[in-house]
Amino acid sequence: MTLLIIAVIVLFVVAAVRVMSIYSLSTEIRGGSKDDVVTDAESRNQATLWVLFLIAFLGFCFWQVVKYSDKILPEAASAHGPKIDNLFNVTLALISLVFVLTHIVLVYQIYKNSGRKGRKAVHFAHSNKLEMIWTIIPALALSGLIAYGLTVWNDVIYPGDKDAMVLELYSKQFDWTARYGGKDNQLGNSDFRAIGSGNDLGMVEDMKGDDDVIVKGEFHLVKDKPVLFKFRSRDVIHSAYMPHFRAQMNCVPGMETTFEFIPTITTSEMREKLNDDKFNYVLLCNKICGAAHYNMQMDIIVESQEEFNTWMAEQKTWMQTQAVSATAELK
Ligand SMILES: [Cu+2]
Repeated sequence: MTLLIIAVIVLFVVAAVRVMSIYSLSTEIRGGSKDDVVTDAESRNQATLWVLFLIAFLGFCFWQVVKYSDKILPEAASAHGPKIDNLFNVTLALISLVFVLTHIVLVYQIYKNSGRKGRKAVHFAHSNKLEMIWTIIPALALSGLIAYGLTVWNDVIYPGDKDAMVLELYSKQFDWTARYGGKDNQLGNSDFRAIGSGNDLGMVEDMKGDDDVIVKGEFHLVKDKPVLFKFRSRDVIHSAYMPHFRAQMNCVPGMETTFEFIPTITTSEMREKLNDDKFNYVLLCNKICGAAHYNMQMDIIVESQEEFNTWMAEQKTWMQTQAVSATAELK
């Protein structure tokens, strides 16, 4: 249906153009007025049309912002989140202001300088004053934005809380695996050569790894407790994206990247705020990493320490899963 409407509009425009050229040809044959001379009235009409277009265009832009405002992310659910949101809002306000002002100036010039009989255009090749204005003002504005952005980045990137819970997010085509450090809060070593059936992460023999807890599908975090993420990738670059916490970090094969944040709103509190009892925080992959990229997703549950402890008590440690597979083999 949409395609049909677009086709009708295109055909209508094509037909209109043909009719106009036939009309101008026939006037010329009849010896009428020359078509390429623009009269004052025509010029004023064009200028008025531009003003109407400007009003409609700016109105449409702002209408969209209001209309789709429910599609933007809800309130940030991490301690550093408001800083990122503030940076975003300041940048958006600044570019919106420039956007509106430049369009108004553009159309004002069209209107003010529309053709009048006897008026002559002024030609000048160079103006130092103008060059200064449009170099210095954007340079100052952009330097300010960059300085502000760097300050926020420094605040956000590594707070270095000593009691942060360590959590590894392991990415591969095409899923995520989460690994907790367990009781000692330390991840056991791993080696890609150890990857095999029943050992997706390539865990090697290491005391630190015995109590590690490996989960898929969803992982849990504790409200108000810092969590230090360590990211790894098996194959290509993936990107761990947790939009509700305003967090994103690349997962790069062959190296470990980190990000730390403090969740501040539990899943059930957020469900209440949004009036949506199906809402879940998510971890997504934000690099187009292959055919099933869209499928790389994990739910994130933020809860109280007690709820977290209950959930964690139900999980098997690496040692326990190994014992189970060893007995299975014996049978
Ligand atoms: Cu991916």
